[in-house]
Amino acid sequence: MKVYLDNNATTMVDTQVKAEMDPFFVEKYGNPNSLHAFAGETHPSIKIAMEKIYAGIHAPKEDSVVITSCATESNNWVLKSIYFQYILTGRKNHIIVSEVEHPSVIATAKFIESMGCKVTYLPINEEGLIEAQSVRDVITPKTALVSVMWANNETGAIFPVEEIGQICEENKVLFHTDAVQAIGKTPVDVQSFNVDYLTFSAHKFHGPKGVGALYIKKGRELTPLFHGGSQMGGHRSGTLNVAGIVGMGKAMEQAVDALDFEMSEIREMRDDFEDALLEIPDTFVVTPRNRRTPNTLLISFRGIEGESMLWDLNRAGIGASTGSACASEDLEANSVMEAIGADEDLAHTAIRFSLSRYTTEEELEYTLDVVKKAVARLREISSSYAYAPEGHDSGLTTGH
Ligand code: C6P
Repeated sequence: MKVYLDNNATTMVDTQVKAEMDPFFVEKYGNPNSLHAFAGETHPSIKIAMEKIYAGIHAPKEDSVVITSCATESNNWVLKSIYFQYILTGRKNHIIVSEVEHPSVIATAKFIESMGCKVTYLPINEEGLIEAQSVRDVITPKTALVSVMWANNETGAIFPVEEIGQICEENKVLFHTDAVQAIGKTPVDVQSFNVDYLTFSAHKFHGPKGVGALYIKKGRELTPLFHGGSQMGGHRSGTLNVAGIVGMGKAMEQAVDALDFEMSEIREMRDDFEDALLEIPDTFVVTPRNRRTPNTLLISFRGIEGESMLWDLNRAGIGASTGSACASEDLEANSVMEAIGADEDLAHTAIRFSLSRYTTEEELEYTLDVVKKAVARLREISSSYAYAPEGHDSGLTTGH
């Protein structure tokens, strides 16, 4: 059996999405910005796809959604542009990001910090959550931007973006949220709260890789990262990725249609799976499940190195991860587990299971069986588990 439980890293392209993209490689390949009939074959499809993308996040026509190559680009763009517009010019000197943002935010924040910007890294609490109050505590008249993700990619923790948006509005500070892990998992409506910039990426919701987007509220200009032609209203130059945009449009439409299913059926499947895993002794989940996206479970099995567990899972045909795919080669402890102050051993034991609307009960039953066997085998040979004091206190909750 092959089981894919790493949907926070990327998802399978939906077959209907692929079917909609297919004509735009060989049959219809005109550059949509050209003036001939070949362009006429692609242009209308871009327009339809963009309408679906706008509708998916409830963006009004007067706001902008700019297609990028990925969420990493969108996140880089916001922070670097804020640096150019506000920090370099001396109008402001400070930004706020959470300490568990995706590396595309953290590394960019560190980069602009090295160029003279003050950066505050907001802590998470012991449940892996951000408290909105912590933004109020550190925001100053010199703060140019707050960037806090909507949902964390490792734990699925949903952060209080509405309250943070409100605090930003009161303080006249720009607010960006990385909503990569929120689309298709929780309702996203940019008109329902104060948000200036919002990032997302098609391959996290059954669209193609290589297509991301940045929502920009009307009047919030950004200095382009890519200067060149006038594509995307001059916001982002480069020939449009026609098939990618068409694919993202279809994937967005489907993600919105499947939202109820994700929030009920997938949540229930995840919860049952989690309950069964938590019956294994010395097993911990940090973030309460009602504060998480419906598909995500980050779970720690004391005494078992995450990489060893992954090895056993992989041999059994199961794909999961120890956290972010982009940090999985460095064998470092899970960054969220470290941020909540889990002890060094426990921070190395986290495994992320992330479901999708294609995950089945049979797949989860099979995975449960494999995990139980792996835990038994690996704890037998684990020196850290053998010497752990009985009833040791991890300081962590079990996520119920
Ligand atoms: N997270 C994960 O395993 P790209 O690939 O650039 O479209 O997306 C980057 C990105 C940005 N923000 C968040 C919250 C993300 O989860 C990701 C991708 C993957 O968690 C790969 S590191």
